[in-house]
This record gives sequence, C-alpha cells and structure tokens, in this order.
Amino acid sequence: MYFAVISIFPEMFASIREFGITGRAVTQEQVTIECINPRDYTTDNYRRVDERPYGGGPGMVMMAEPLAQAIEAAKLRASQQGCRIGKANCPVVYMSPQGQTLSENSVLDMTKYDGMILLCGRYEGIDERLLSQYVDLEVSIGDYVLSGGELPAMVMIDSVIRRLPDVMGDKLSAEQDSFVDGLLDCPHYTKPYEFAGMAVPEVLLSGHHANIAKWRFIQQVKRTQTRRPDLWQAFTPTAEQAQWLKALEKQD
Ligand code: 4H6
Repeated sequence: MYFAVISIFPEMFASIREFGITGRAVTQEQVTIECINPRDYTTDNYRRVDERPYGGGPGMVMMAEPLAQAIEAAKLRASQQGCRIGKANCPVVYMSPQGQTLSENSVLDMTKYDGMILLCGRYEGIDERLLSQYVDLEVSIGDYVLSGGELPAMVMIDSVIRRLPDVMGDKLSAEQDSFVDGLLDCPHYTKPYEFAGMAVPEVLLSGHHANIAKWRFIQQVKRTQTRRPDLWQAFTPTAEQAQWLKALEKQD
C-alpha cells in the first residue's frame, strides 16, 4: 500500500517509517510512505505556505496553491507506484477535528485502497477552496485539538498498516480480534510467576486451551461491562460466546 503525506514537517514521519511494525512493513516493501513538502512548491524567496486570513483575526491560514501543487505531485507519485488514481482507490484525506471519527471498522475499510494521500494542516487550517477542490475524505482521530495534522496522519497510517493482510500474518489477526469483535482486551501475564505478591491466574498455567479461551473471554466481558458500557450494549456474541455468557449469568 502507498501513503503520500503532505506536510511542512516531513521529518516527523521517521517515527512510523523507521520503528516497530510499521518500520518493518516499510523495510519489507509491503508499504511505501513518502512525504511531500508544500514548501517545495512555493515560488517566492521565503518559501511561504501561510498567509493572513481574509476577514482578519489571529493566526495564519495555509495557502491553496502550494498545497494544490503538492497534491498533484502526490497523485503522480501514487500512479508511478502502481496506484489507480481517484477517490475510490487513492483518496485525498484531510486530517481535521471536523472529520468523521476513525474507528477499527473504518480502518479496516481503508485497507482496501491502493494508496492514500494524507493532507496535514498547520496554523489555523487550510484555505476552504483547496479543500472543496481536492479533499475526498475528512478524518478525525478523536474529539481534541492538536497543533497539526501530522500526529493524526501517523495514527491513521499505523492503524491501517497493522490491519494489512501480510503485515502481521495470522499472529495478531487472531488475537487482535479484541477490539475488532467489539470488546476490550483481556489482561496479559508473563514471567515471573509472582510479582509484588501477585501470582499468575492458575488457569493460564493449566495448558487447557478451551478453559483459557473461555477465561480470557470472560475477562474481556467483565472489563467491557465496567469500563465501556457503550461497547457492551452494542456487542453481539458468537454461538460459543453465548454459551459462555449463560454460564457466567448462572454464577451471579
Ligand atoms: C485541520 C484544521 C486533527 C487540521 C485545523 C488535526 C486534531 C485533529 C488542524 C487544525 C488537528 C484530530 C490547527 C486546529 C491548529 C487547531 C490540525 N487537531 N488545527 N482530532 N490539528 O484528528 O489549531
């Protein structure tokens, strides 16, 4: 999958390009992450990308022209990388607090794209005419404000890469079902057997895989009920999970 990021701070993206699961996906050429700096598409001596807002007021606004050139360059690069161009295959995505909130479901939908072009705003935002002309999707990572779209873009790229079929293999795609199946994750334990006077739950040492799976599911349920009643309300169990839940209800 191809990602082009339009940002005046391209160095920030070293963190996802060089480290962890996303770094490995880049090294193994399962994904390509390229940065395009709108300053490289300015024509003045100062390489200005911002200007004062029409109508006055504090702060600055990103100008349309350098961003338009950067997006056109990104589309050319995307097609050179084998992406089909257009909203359905390689959308231009604007990271903004006004966007649709990212979810595990929308992340999974995004894995079907050939590529994505991510537009990162700075200052007070971007000239509305650039947005209406070029933006296909507007995405928020949650209801809070950050000083730029770069961190949201990295959050989105990371969440999409880890759901790509060959990036985690079967390893996590089975385990990671946690959030995917609509429940919070269960607790995890490793060596030593005892820490701070607390032992590892016995069932995890039993080697009884069915009991372990059931215990983990019950832990997920208990956590979700207490911490995220909204998620619990929306949850639909599988046939096996429904059996386990019946047994749990009888206990209480
Ligand atoms: C677009 C418009 C995304 C992008 C305005 C971006 C939070 C999210 C930004 C701004 C973002 C999110 C510029 C507004 C700085 C505040 C960049 N913040 N801002 N929730 N900031 O996904 O001032």
